Amino acid sequence: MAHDPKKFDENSKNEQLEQFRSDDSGKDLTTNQGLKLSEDEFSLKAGERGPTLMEDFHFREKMTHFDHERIPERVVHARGFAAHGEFEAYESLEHLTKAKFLSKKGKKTPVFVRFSTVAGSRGSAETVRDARGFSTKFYTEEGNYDLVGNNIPVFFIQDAIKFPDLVHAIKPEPHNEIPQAATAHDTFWDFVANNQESAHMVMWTMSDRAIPRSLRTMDGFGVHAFRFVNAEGKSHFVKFNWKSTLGVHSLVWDEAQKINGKNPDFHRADLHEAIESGDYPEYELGVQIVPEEDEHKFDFDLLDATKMWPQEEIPIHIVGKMTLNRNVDNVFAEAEQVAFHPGHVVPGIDFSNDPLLQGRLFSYTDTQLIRLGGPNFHELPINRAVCPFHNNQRDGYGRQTINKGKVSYQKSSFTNHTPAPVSEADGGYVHYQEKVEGRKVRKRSDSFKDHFSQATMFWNSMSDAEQQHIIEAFSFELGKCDSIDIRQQVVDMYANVNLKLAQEIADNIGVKAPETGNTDTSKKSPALSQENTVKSAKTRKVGVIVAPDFNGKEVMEVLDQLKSKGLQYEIISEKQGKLDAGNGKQLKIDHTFTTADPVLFDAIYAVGGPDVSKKFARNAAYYVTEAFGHFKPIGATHEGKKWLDANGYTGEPGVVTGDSMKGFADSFIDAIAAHRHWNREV
Ligand code: HDE
Repeated sequence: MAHDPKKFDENSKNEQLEQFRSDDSGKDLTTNQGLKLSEDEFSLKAGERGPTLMEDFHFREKMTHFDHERIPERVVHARGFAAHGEFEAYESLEHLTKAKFLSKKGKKTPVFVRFSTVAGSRGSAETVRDARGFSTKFYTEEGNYDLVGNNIPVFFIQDAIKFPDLVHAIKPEPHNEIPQAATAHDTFWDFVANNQESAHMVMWTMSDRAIPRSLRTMDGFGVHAFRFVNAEGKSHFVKFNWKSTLGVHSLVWDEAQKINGKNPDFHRADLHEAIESGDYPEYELGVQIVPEEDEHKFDFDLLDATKMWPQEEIPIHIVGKMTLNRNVDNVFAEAEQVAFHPGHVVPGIDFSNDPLLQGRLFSYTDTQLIRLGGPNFHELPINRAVCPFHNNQRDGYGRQTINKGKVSYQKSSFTNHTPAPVSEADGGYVHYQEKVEGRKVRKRSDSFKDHFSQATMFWNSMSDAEQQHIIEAFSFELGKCDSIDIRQQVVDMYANVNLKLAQEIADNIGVKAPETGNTDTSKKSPALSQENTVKSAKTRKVGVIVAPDFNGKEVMEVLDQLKSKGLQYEIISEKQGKLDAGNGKQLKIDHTFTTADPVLFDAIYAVGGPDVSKKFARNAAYYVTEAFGHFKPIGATHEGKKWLDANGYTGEPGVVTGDSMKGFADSFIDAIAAHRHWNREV
């Protein structure tokens, strides 16, 4: 499948990558120079027990390559995972933007998406409390467009010059490199207390949004105001939103921490498995549009990245859908070597003067130079544009292109002044001609000074359970700070967001409760609550506990129902192997009690069997108790009901029992769609 650069469709990137793929299995072993080798287990020695010889080029090549296998990890977002897919436009946005990938209903563009945590290093666990990176590379016919976003719509700081300080404060403390991938330590909260513009983003990171159930159940945001520019040169401000079609769903904190031990790869495994089994993750693209003339109509500054655009005020218009439908072949070559940059734009998309965005426009290329070892990273297969690219840039480490001819400068009569710039009408990128004037100052606009109103709006918009989780998250994080002074400063700061919030945290962490706060907004954005998200049981994973001689006929009926409604299940028992499921069928046991854990499932279905040992019963009771404590749906039929009764769980919200298999399956699936049952006494 050779890539034809003149042809463009959703397969263009895959076809281009094909020429770089290599399948080594079944082939002769050679050196990198192509020399066939006769031996690969013994180095060349002077005598069987003698020293290894310098002339052993095979040993030297193999070892040298190995010695140089690692590249620097990303300074932030080091831990990431990625997948390929396609974006389909639902309609033409030509009235707003020239961008061709948005120009026609039904138009498809190949994409590559990398999800990441922010703070942890490359080997860190995945269900930590953190923002998630959500970066999309659109391989368009006009060049690569990168939408480098997060799963939280605002950011900690307003000006890029503070980014190194923020990251130094979040990362493990330098004197002992503790803690890994966590903000629960002095330096982060010291930064927060001394940089109160972080108040809003910290509300999000203390909320359930920062512990997603899956990379498939979170939204994405471009964060900054960008510009759309149409063919007439008219500009609109735009914010980009990705909306998961499965809704936004989270873990609970105790569960998240346990998963980090039981399966530190939980999120990547979930994404990989979903794609392998055809449950393709989907995210709709939504845009919020503000005409230039309305720039100053809001009670926040559009250029301030610590502010979101409440969708009740500025509606989200859904314009397309991204489907992730192909796993990477090689994580290093694709997920690790991919280089995103908010400055990779196409005609019709431009920047705003958001000072955070302006700084990012410098940082991303700069960081690739060290991470990917020089200026030719655009030639790496995953980064290559699918459209042709030509200029007079030459040489550098790892250069692959063989540029022909003697001319590598403009202007030259030898090449008739080519490669030559093209007019705007022919697709040449022209920056939006915004009029700017002002004095050179190191200052921030007064319109950026309200740090608390939207943090309060976020708090006001949460359900009771979500508010409780925020209080618990603050109490955990601040409770881990050694400095009582820092704890007090943060609590005093959050009295400006909500007095009850600050007082309850204070009470939990042993500092003085503030008596007055400074909150005067009752504004809400109901869309911010996860209670109002899409609820679906599709792709949820149920852990099914069965014992020998279980009622195979009836239970298989339930399992078939789960499958037919798009759920997944895995079978857990004392030993691996197979169990007789009646009617001549056998049920494969996927896990023992120890190779799985209740935290790895969305719901538990307890079936049991007529004759289980005490140990079996204790293990099953542990599964049920953990699931109950994490507010998960629990279903029980047959002997499995015993483990509910024994714990007093029968009849509690989200706990489903039944004798008719059909009725049971329906109610259990409904309980699973609700995700969690907060109104449970735990
Ligand atoms: Fe980044 N950020 N960032 N960032 N960021 C990087 O680039 C930076 C910011 C985001 O999967 C780095 O290639 C500065 C906001 C994602 O490869 C680096 C500032 C948002 C990723 C960098 C920000 C992001 C990065 C590190 C403040 C959400 C992972 C490695 C002005 C809109 C991309 C790299 C991937 C990565 C700089 C703030 C998202 C150092 C200076 C706001 C998703 O260039």
